[in-house]
Amino acid sequence: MRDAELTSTHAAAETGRIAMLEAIEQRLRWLASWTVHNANNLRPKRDGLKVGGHQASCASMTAIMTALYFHALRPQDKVAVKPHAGPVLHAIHYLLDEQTREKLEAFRGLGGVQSYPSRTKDTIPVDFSTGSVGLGVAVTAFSSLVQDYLVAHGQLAEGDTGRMIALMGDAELDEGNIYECLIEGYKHDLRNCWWIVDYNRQSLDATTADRMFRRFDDIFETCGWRVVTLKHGRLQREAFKRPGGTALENWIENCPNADFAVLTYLGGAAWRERLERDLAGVRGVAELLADHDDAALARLMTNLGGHCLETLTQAFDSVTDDRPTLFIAYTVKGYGLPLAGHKDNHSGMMNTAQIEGLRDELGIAPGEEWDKWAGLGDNLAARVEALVKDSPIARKAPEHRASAVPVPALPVPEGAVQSTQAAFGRILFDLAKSDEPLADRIVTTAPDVTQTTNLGAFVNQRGLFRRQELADVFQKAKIPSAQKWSAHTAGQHIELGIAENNFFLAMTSLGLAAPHFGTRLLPVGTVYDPFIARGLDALNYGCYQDARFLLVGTPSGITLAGEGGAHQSINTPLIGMGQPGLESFDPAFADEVALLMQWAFTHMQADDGSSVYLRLTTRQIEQQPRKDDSWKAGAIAGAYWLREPAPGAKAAIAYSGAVAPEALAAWEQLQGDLPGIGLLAVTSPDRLHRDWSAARAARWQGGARTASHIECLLECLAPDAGLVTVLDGSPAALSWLGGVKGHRVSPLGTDRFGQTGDLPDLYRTYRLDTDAIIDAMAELFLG
Ligand SMILES: Cc1ncc(C[n+]2csc(CCOP(=O)(O)OP(=O)(O)O)c2C)c(N)n1
Ligand SMILES: [Mg+2]
Repeated sequence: MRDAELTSTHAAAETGRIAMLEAIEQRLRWLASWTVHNANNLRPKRDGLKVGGHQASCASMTAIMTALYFHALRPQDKVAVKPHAGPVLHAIHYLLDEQTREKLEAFRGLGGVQSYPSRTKDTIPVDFSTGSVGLGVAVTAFSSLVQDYLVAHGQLAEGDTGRMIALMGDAELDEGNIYECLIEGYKHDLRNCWWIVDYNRQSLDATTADRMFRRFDDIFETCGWRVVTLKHGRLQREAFKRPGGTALENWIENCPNADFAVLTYLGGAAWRERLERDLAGVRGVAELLADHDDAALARLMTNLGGHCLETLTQAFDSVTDDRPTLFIAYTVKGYGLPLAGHKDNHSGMMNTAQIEGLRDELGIAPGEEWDKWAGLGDNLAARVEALVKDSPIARKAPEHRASAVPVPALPVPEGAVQSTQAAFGRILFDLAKSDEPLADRIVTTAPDVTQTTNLGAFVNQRGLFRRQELADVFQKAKIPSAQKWSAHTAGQHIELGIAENNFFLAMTSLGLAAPHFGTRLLPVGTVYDPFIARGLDALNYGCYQDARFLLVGTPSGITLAGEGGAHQSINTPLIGMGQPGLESFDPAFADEVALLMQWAFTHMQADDGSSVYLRLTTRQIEQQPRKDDSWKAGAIAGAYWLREPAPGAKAAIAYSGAVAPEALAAWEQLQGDLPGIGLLAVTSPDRLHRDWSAARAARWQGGARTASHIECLLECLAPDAGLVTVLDGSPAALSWLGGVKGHRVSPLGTDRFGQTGDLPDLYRTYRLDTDAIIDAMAELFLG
């Protein structure tokens, strides 16, 4: 064949392929719309509540997702999907025969397709859960970093690396965590990361500010990203070449977002009227308009880059290197639906007449709404089906089951007087010096608090991770410093800036290394305990998708003394109790820390495990002699008797964490008045409460009612015994103990902001000292 013939054959094949992709786009737009419609209007309703779903947000990105999933995506790539485009993702897997009609019909119902893609609750492959906007975008950057970490550590072949891709709404660009992540990404020489913006210039409430136009390019380019803007589709680009076309292009360029949305909603006649007015007398415009009937004019004016499969596939194909790339794909929210452009379309839904109109327009017969290929005609349907089944995404392997890393016994650091934070650092240091396989899989990280949280010794031993070597300039200059700060590819500490959102997202990505990349990493991250709150949504995000990490909040409480109220954590014990997917502990002694870390490394790897949170302190306290190991099982379960009560004892003190010395002293002083009084070490209010709730639930879940651990512990006290509970944190974390057996309780703890002071002053002022405990006990008995 001659060149010209070859070119035209290729062009015809390309046109055929685009036509098939267009057919897929229509199917996705239809199925997503129908899934939402069915759940809201056809499925029987029992509660009078709106089911919800986002037809306009889905239609906004069906073309983007078609081009991505059925053209650009490779099996090793991973995608975070804009939460409210979840139904499109499910429609894709429905076409791939990986999702059932039943699940689609049960959209937003119990056991059905989740509102927003969920790794743990959906049955299709979901690479990243999404829901809280912004977090699902930024997490892709950290997963890219984790991928690089694994390559550098010889755990992943460069050839097996994928792109970490976020499909995002434009309103997500308002989330601060996006910019925190951009900065961190730049520092770490981020690569293999694509963010694709569905740039419909609408958020939930309204159209978005025009002034931001182009600013995003500047911001991303400054941070080392390539920005590819897909403003116009092929129809528009062709029209711009005609006489009058440049004027039209400029008009679109300068059209305010809100005006564009209004005209889109109103349709062809309104476009015509406006353009005739604004471009009156411009040569060629009248002819250009005359060549389009109203429907064609509406099609032309909304033919933005993000709806043109040719433009999208070419743009994705054009990026062949690993530089991080932002695609800004201009779109219309509600594209191809009667909701298109309306500012209230975020939660808007097509009514019955409208969805039936769409169905007819797409050639789908009534009753064939769930048919995968309805309305395509046999010939096209067969070819489209073949394209779908043949796409690389159809060959995506199931997620990995990484093998377990053996966990050795962790020796207890020596020393009669120790803090839990120092013990934690020492245990990691000993591991770092060992040749235990576990030590090689630990990755530490911290939001700029590595040294003050005792991670330093581990880092000195194992080094910082960087893809490019980084010398410790101070060390080279022979300036004495306790901390080595040099980086290399084998390093095991990921240095992060202060932003706690980044810290939790990094922990999330590290904690998903096993299912994502087949190698289990054991992330250990430290953060000042009060600043957990700063990254709380990102922490919740990590837990929600079952990422596994060890979080260490330290130092904590008013025990931090001199640092004052802004740095003293109060409610973190309640965060630990309230956060699903996170087992939290407030240990007091070094041997408890060793035991719980050992347990944590195992629990983080268990099928039914979770992440773990240790709340630690810098307060040095006298360690307890142990006569045997009998305390250990209780410490893991959440509590054990540090001083066993006499049977039928009238009183007990229950304490958590740093206030152990005060509790012990009070216990000793109360011996005379309350013989047989017990002293309960509560290592985990969280696990105790969870176990208590589960035991009660077993009764109505058909299981046998067995006593919970805390019931067994409190069993031996007299029914009318009094309990004083005490911790350096919200008293509510322990006051519930009174409800277990109906004991009277006097809860001590902090429920006001802290302040500066030394420990005796602060413990006295906030009523955590020995006298306060004795007074609280007296109050129970003397009334
Ligand atoms: C952190 C957070 N805040 C608020 C919401 C509620 N919400 C869901 S989508 C949305 C706006 C989405 O706009 P955009 O990202 O532009 O998506 P579009 O639907 O326009 O594609 C909001 C405010 C949320 N999901 N997460
Ligand atoms: Mg938007």
